[in-house]
Amino acid sequence: MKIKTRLTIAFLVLSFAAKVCAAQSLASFIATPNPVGSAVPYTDAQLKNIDSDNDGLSDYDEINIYHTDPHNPDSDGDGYSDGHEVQHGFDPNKNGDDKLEKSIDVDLKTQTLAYFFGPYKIGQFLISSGVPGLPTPPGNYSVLKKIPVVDYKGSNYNYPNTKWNMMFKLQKVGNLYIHGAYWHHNFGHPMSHGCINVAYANMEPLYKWTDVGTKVIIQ
Ligand SMILES: [Ca+2]
Ligand SMILES: [Ca+2]
Ligand SMILES: [Ca+2]
Repeated sequence: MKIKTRLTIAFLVLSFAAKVCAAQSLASFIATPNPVGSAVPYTDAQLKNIDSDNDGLSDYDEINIYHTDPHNPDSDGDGYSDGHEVQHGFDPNKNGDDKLEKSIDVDLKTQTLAYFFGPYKIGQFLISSGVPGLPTPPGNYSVLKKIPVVDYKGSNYNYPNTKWNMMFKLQKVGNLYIHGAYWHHNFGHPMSHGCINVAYANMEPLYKWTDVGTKVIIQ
């Protein structure tokens, strides 16, 4: 009995020590300054705030958008940092002077919008285009004007103070925009009078990223 009791105590002490060690190693993992390659998965939000190689592109953007090396500030070895190249519209993976072009693609069938910087997809989300009686016309357009706030008003609707509006088609009545929409959450289904409705959370970054002249392809 005595030996058994001693063994039990020894077992309890050892298992407690193991738990302390496990907690310590977990803490040291969490404190790891460089997350890429770490055993602890980081959230997208965390990766967006980390720039391991200090080249001006977050680890998230390097891994998920540009497919550059998050540990090498100059992935293509041309003497310009990855962030500098993206900021000035050059391809961070190609040693050359070709400029990347911004474009916005709207797919009416799937009710999605995707936007690209050259071959790199920056974002994608659901939209709401025009309802069957007032469909959004397919075509190749460009952003003609960016207007921070617009009041949309018609015979049977009134949406004042609508944020983040990008005009892409002039019409005799009711110009067409890609714009934020705060009055419904039914994205993925046609809802509008011809414009492209976008949730505010998606529209703000798209609006800030887009330039006047950015191509808009609706099909
Ligand atoms: Ca980086
Ligand atoms: Ca890099
Ligand atoms: Ca480079």
